[in-house]
Amino acid sequence: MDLGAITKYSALHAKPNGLILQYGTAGFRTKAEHLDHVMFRMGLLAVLRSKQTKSTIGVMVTASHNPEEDNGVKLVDPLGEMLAPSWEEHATCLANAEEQDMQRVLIDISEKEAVNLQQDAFVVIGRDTRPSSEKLSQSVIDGVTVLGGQFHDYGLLTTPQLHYMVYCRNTGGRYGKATIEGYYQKLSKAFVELTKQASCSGDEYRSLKVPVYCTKTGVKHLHHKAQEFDIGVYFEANGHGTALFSTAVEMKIKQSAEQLEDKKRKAAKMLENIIDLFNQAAGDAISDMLVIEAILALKGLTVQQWDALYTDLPNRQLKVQVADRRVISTTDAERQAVTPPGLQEAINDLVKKYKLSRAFVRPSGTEDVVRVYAEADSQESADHLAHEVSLAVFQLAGGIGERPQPGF
Ligand code: 16G
Repeated sequence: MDLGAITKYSALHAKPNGLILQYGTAGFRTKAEHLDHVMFRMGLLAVLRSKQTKSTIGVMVTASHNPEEDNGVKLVDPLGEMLAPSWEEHATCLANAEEQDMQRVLIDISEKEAVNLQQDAFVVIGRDTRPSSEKLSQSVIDGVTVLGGQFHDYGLLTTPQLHYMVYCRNTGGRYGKATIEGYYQKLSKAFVELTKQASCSGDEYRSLKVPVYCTKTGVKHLHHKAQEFDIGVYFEANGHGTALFSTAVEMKIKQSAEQLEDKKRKAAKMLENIIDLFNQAAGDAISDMLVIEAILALKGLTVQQWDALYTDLPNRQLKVQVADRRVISTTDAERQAVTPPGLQEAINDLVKKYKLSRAFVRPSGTEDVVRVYAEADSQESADHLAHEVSLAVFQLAGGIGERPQPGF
């Protein structure tokens, strides 16, 4: 470690005094103007993680659905997964170290994680279309190079595409080619082959007795749960999700695709293409859309018919501003509030007033707000319940600014 160079470059990406940020659900997110030092330091951390795992690590510069003036950064682990929890803690420590302590924290992490500093490091970088992203990704590159890491900057990329690149690079190309063309070719080949195959006729919808689990919000929690199964399907109401297939299942399907029995062989081939069409590194809207499109084509269903298969219960989601959202802690996959005292009891009392109702509150992992979700038998009731729960949050969890108003 060239400590002199690190100090010199770090001063060019100086941390605003007293600014404290947390590695949240999907990395760091806040106003872009506060993120320069975080980007530089995540470049440093990505190098350490790469040396430790002897693998390529990804760094994505994006704040996804947040407002345009925000930005963010997250690290992608070797198999295209979200960063391991112990390294999230290192990321938070490193991002929050005051300038004079930064080197010590960096050395502490290397020692704690037994990083061999002689090992080579490789980092791939992607960014979204926000005006601030290009400059911020340059700060990541500064961090990578000052620690002697090699890098490839993909430039504009979707987050799932970067996850895919990392996965491909660390599996010797077995998962696909780590280029943007490779990504599109893999998906389009699987899609075309799949939609050319004849539908398995006589298929009716069967009620499958599959085990269902809830986790905390966030792809990282869902993904790890889904990995426990032969085939794990995960999704969030906001559209995130994918399907994961264990190696054993993939092998079995591959073997069946070589079988002589025609029907089985065709079905197995179809499954092989479905597996290729899913981005198993992380949920991916482009890949999910193509999977749905292919299934609808094979089943001869229209989008409208698909939509009619399922009706959402009337629901409402609201945001509440509080002084410190960490006063709300939860349990039971974020369905029960443990603190502040009295909040869960207040929610329980409100929920009793409505039919087919439930309501949850949790601190957002990406914005400085508390999220309120309510469901009931009619839209009007869901709206009322959400409003009443918002008021309870405002009163019991230190609301700031204007009191939540009814009406949407
Ligand atoms: C991020 C997460 C998503 C989660 C959302 C919740 C990834 C790739 N995305 O977008 O899974 O649903 O945050 O945000 O991890 P919230 O806590 O602000 O509602």
